[in-house]
Amino acid sequence: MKKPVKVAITGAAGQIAYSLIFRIASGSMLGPDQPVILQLLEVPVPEVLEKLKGTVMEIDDCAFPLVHGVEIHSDPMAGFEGTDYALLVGARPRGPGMERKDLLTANGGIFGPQGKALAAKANKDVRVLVVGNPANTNALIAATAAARGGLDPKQFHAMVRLDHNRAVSQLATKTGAHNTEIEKMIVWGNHSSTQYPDLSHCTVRGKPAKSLVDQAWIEKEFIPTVQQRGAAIIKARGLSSAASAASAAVDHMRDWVLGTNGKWVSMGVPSDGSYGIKPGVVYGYPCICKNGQYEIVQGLSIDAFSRARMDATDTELREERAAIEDLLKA
Ligand code: NAX
Repeated sequence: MKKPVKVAITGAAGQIAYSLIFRIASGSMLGPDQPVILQLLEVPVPEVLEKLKGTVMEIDDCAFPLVHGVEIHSDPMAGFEGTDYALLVGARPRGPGMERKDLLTANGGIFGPQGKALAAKANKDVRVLVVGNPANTNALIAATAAARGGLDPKQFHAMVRLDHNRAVSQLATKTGAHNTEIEKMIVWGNHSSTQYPDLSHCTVRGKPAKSLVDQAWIEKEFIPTVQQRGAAIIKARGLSSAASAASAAVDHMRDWVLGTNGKWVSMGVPSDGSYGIKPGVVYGYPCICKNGQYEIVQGLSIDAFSRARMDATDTELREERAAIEDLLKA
């Protein structure tokens, strides 16, 4: 039996975590032979911590073979002690009348200290996935704070995998293929309505996707449906995506840690100049993972249609960055 690893989850009493925790505990994320110690973090509010105790009672009641400990924390300095994998799900939601800048700043107050605590307390090889919105900029804030404590910004990713999975599913339905027959899907940029799901390099059963669907469908249905899927779920369910978000987080971390066997997945990673996206934002790119490391897929041709959309989502990320620039220096 392998040595247990520590997995921290913030927002542990929230709805995504209610699905995520049980998937991790059952071995879906790190494999059926990897024991885990769960570090569950929440805000120091008695009712919230009480609710989290209920979730822990249910974890106990599952008698999971892989679970070797469950901790509850409300201080990141204690909660990230020895953490190997962190899923930062808890975030400040947009309140009534709250401007975008206020939302970004409020989240900076959460993700800056969490980045600092991860650098101070977590395993030096920790891998961090930011799910809480605005995920890309929250990841930038956490990575910047953690870099001052010695971690590499490449250890911090933002989740665009839900968008990637939604895009795969839409294309599979349209072409009558199975999800597993879709390859080389890309979601570029921000996890927001400016994201760009790109079929330019995508294949369906080995054939170019663009030979199977027409441009009008791509522009009028595929791209808007994927971009607006979160809002459509809220309209139908009365609540935002939770189980699908948890499933995407499991997919992202599993692929990062265990590898993608040459397959492409979309990951929000620090921009490094690839495809003309200057350093300074966390941007959705096509990635391949091997031996616990990711690499941005290089050498893809970018046509004018894609260029315009990739730049538009980059512009939005630079605007988000400008709104919290002072927090990056703090
Ligand atoms: P919930 O409101 O159900 O739960 C969030 C939990 O986070 C709450 O229990 C809250 O007390 C906790 N929290 C807040 N600040 C915290 C802190 N500093 N430390 C620890 N816990 C803290 O939201 P849920 O539906 O679970 O969604 C969580 C986040 O995921 C939201 O920001 C949401 O917008 C985001 N999403 C991101 C997605 C993505 O693809 N990147 C998709 C799904 C989701 O919309």
